[in-house]
Amino acid sequence: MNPDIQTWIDRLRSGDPRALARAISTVENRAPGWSDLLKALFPHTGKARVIGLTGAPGSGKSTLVDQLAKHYRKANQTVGIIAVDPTSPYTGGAILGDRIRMQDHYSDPGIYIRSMATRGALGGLARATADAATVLDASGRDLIMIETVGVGQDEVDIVRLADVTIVILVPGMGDDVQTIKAGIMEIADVFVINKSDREGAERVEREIRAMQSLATRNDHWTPPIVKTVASEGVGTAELAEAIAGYEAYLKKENLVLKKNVENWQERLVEMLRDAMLEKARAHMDGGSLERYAAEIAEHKRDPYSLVEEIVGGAERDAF
Ligand SMILES: Nc1nc2c(ncn2[C@@H]2O[C@H](COP(=O)(O)OP(=O)(O)OP(=O)(O)O)[C@@H](O)[C@H]2O)c(=O)[nH]1
Ligand SMILES: [Mg+2]
Repeated sequence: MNPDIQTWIDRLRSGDPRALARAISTVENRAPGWSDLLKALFPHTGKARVIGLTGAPGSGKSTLVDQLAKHYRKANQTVGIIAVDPTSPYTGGAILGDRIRMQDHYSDPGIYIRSMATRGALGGLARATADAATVLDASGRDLIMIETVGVGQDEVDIVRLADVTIVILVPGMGDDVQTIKAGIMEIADVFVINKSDREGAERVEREIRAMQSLATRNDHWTPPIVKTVASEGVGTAELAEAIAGYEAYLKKENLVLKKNVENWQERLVEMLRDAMLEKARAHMDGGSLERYAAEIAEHKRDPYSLVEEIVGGAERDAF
């Protein structure tokens, strides 16, 4: 291995935040050396607990992540936070209170916060987030939290890769269980009803229970429902307990490996798709993709032969 990479990794693993930031940027941007870096880091991963949190915009995800981070810090755990959200307070463009909170964190090297943009390179966000989590894991963080706004498939793909997925609901705001994307309800290992200081928390709870009575999960786990008031720190300890409860269940039922295998199967398909697409693209610049599309639309050529041709070309390149 390149000795520079080794020095870099040594620094990263000793907890140097600058080496960590540089490593995450490198994998996020697919900058030169990204794959050598990830290959070298992989053997050091698999130790961190990865917790995904998703919920509607403004449901209190960042506030909750904040409270959990404090909770785990008290137990001397080191924390890495990835906020996949352009409006996140962690990006610095937020209200004063959030900014003060953010500084709070920065004074504690035991908490590392990183935000990722939801818009950008074609797809790839789930991959970039997963790779950033890999880097944090290799750097020795005990716990990694990933916050995403639960609005689309992208977000589902991101948090699904966590060891424990938390779905955050709030009373009122038309946030009724029925209106939440079905795909998001299904990924919850733990439900949080945040802003329980508001009216309607019981109703949300009843709706979750009703939904749960209709479907059983493959792992036969019934996701607990935790009521929180994140802005006051109410329910944080109970949430941490619920998270630990699911982890203990997975262990007891011997499901840890199975879940990991399932996650890797999904991630591998995604990685292969990305890699193949990149190869195919190498055979045609963006302009020719447009030209091909025009030719197909005008029925000057058929897409089936074209795909065979491009894939064949990529294959020949490999040898
Ligand atoms: N009343 C009440 N307000 C809360 C609670 N938790 C958070 N808030 C407030 O709700 C607002 C949004 O909180 P955030 O933590 O930024 O929510 P978020 O889900 O991260 O928001 P986005 O990242 O923008 O989607 C803030 O003003 C919080 O102070 C709660 O339990 N009760
Ligand atoms: Mg947020």
